Formats: sequence, structure tokens, C-alpha cells
Amino acid sequence: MLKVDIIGAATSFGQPKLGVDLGPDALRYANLVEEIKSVDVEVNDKGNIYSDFKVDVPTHSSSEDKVLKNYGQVVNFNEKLAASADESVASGAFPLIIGGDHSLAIGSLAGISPHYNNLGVIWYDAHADLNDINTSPSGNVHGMPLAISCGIGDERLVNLHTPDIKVKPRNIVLIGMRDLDEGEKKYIRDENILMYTMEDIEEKGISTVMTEALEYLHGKTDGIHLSLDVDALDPSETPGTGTPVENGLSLSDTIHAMNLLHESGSVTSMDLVEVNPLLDDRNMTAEKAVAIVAAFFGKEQK
Ligand code: B3U
Ligand code: MN
Ligand code: MN
Repeated sequence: MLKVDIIGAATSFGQPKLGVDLGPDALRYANLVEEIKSVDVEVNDKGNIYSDFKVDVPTHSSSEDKVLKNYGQVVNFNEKLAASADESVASGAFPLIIGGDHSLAIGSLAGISPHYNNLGVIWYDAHADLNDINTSPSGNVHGMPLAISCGIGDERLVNLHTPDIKVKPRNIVLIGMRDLDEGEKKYIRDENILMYTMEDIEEKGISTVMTEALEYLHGKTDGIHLSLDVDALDPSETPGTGTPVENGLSLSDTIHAMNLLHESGSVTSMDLVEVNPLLDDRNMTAEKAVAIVAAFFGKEQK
């Protein structure tokens, strides 16, 4: 039986809005553990990880005039998360990291990637999160984790947990894109990263997109990490998130995408991020996120 380790990544330091650190508990209130267990999966909830620093710690960040916001907390938090994710994979479990803002993917990928030679990544999000300190419009680290995992950005974050580059651009598929910064567009073009924008999804349909994404990764990867940001969905479906973007994916397309990933059996780890109960409408975003995760683990739709 599949063993799933739930790791609560209770961090909000990658962005400025209060409440996204409560995401892991909102997901548990929405019956995350019971829903996953209902499909014959063994679940071990490892509880929450927190940064050791609550207030801003005056550690440096990389560039002269620009700063990475909450740098000390982001480094400390992700070091702890990487250790936990690494330990879960080493024990043979499937790590399900529940956030928390998307800066947590720095730690999850740092902990998981050493177990693979070529980890594939499916980045299901409205944003590419491929900024560095110079291209970022905000200085918020949740817009940078994929770039950092590719070796671009602050040295301590790039070398977190292991000195290796965690992910190769050719092993990435971006799905749901509709809010990209200029520097991100350039990086995607220069590195020839496979990207499906909302327009592409509307044109081809989600089944074709997911099938193409898996075909692209099969053969050249030995594991696939799914990093699912709930802002990939339309704000009418998942309003409880810090940076909603109009014209997103529907819940039904997302559930269908998860069914296809489940059937493929090739995804080996997952993040579920950016659920913010303080911005939500009676926990509906957490409830939908739980339905998405349950579909990923094989729950049939009623
Ligand atoms: N690309 C923008 C906005 C953003 C990225 N990720 C989220 N928002 N969630 C930035 O700040 O880097
Ligand atoms: Mn994101
Ligand atoms: Mn996003």
C-alpha cells in the first residue's frame, strides 16, 4: 500500500499577506487525512514545520540594493522542510507537502531531488515562479522557487540542503500560466521550457495537455514532482489565495488532470500551496484543494 507522509509547511514568509501559514490546518479541517485514507492509502501526518524565527531577523540577502524579503526565515524554514522531505523519501513514503506559500518548494525540491538523477517537475500554477532578485517586481520569494531550484538566485537558497542544482529546465512543464513577468518570459524562451498557458489549455483541452506533459517527461526523468498552486484555478473556484488571477482552470478540469496523473502512476511527490483561510469564504478553497488531492490519490468523483 502507498504510504503518504503529510508535511505541514506552515510558512507565510515568501509573501506579505497574513494567514497562508494557517493553510495546513485549514486543509486538515477540510478532512484531508480522512479523504486520502478513503482510497486505501496509508497516511502519516508528520505535523507542521515552522520557522524558528517569528520576527524579521537581520540576515543579509543577495543583491546590493534589492532585498529578498524575510530572507532569514525563508532560509531557516526551508532547511527544516528539506530535511523532513528527504527523510520521508528515504523511508519509502510519498511526501505530500501542504502549505504555506510557494517559497516552500525551495525546501521540498531540495529534500526530494537528491533521490533522483533527473527529477521532473509539473508546475501547476497561474505563475511560473521563475523570478530572481533582479527580475522580481515584488521581492517576494514565493515568485522565485522554481528559478532557485534551477540554480538561479541567492547562493544560500540555491545550495540549500545540497550543493547541487535541483531541477533542470528541460525537465519542467508549466501548466496554467497567465501572469508572467518579462524576465520569466525570457528565461522560459531561452531555456526552451515546455509551457501550457490558459490559451493552450482552452485550445487543446486538459486531457491532451496532461498526456503531452507526461509523454514529454517520460523517458528522461526518474521521478516527477507535482507542485500545485491553488491560484492555478479560477478565483471563482479558489478565492482563498494571496494572488488570484482571473481566467484560470476549472475545478472539474483540475480533478480530471489529477485523475490522469493518478492513472499514470508516475508522480512521486507533491506540494499543495497557497491556501489562505483568512482570505477564504468558509474554507471552500481548502475543501476544493482536498478534493483535488483526493482525486490525485485515486478517489473517484461522485
Ligand atoms: N510574479 C509575481 C507575482 C507572483 C508570483 N507568484 C505569486 N505571485 N503567487 C512576483 O511577485 O514574482
Ligand atoms: Mn506559485
Ligand atoms: Mn501562483
